[in-house]
Amino acid sequence: HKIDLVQKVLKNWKGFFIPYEMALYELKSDFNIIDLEWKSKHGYSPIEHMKTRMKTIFSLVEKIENKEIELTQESIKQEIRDIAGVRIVTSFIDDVYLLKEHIEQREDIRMIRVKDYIKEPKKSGYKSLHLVVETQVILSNEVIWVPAEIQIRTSAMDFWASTEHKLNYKYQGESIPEEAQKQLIELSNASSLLDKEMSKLRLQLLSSETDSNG
Ligand code: 0O2
Repeated sequence: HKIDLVQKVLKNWKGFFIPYEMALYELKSDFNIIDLEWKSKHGYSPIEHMKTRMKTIFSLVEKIENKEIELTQESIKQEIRDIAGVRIVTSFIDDVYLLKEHIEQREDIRMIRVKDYIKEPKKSGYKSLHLVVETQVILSNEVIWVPAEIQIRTSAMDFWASTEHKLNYKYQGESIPEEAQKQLIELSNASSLLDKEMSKLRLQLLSSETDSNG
């Protein structure tokens, strides 16, 4: 059944995905510009690295089925907001929220929803800040607003998430053994500790720099 749905989407929906690809071009360029500006002004940018991705058709169909969404372009447009995805990785936790503030005050991005899995991690131990946004895309004869999801997290959170994803991949469909789940939560806590200590060290160094500059 899933394969049928995937084939149906692939065959009839090519044009449907174009605005999402445009949104990714837009967001990628927005953040590259900010990165360059911050580096040139302050010698430092909160963006460590960034990746964009289009949701795979298979993952889209899986979400449509799980959420029992009607297979029409209109309902998918409304219900699924992460077809276009940007992931920004920062060195420090403060930079995650600095970027959020920056996004909030941009006129070409509308904040729709904030899912703060740093303040409230997922049961798995997953931590990240997810921003559901709409980004402005200027076409030849009109301006459109396209949904996208921006995930912002520290290198430590990103390391945990990508490694956990790889470990879980082996258990497709089934859940990972309970003992391993517990260990993953402990490792997630360890990653938070690393973030806290790095932030502390950064503050110490910044304050000693201010002291020595008078
Ligand atoms: P992909 O790349 O899309 O195939 P919602 O959109 O709010 O209705 P959803 O989709 O559960 O519901 O949103 P959520 O939880 O905000 O974001 C899902 C995405 O977060 C996942 O994408 C992962 O990228 C990431 N994520 C969430 N929980 C975990 C976790 O426990 N471990 C890891 N490694 N990543 C997680 P997709 O949809 O799975 O992938």
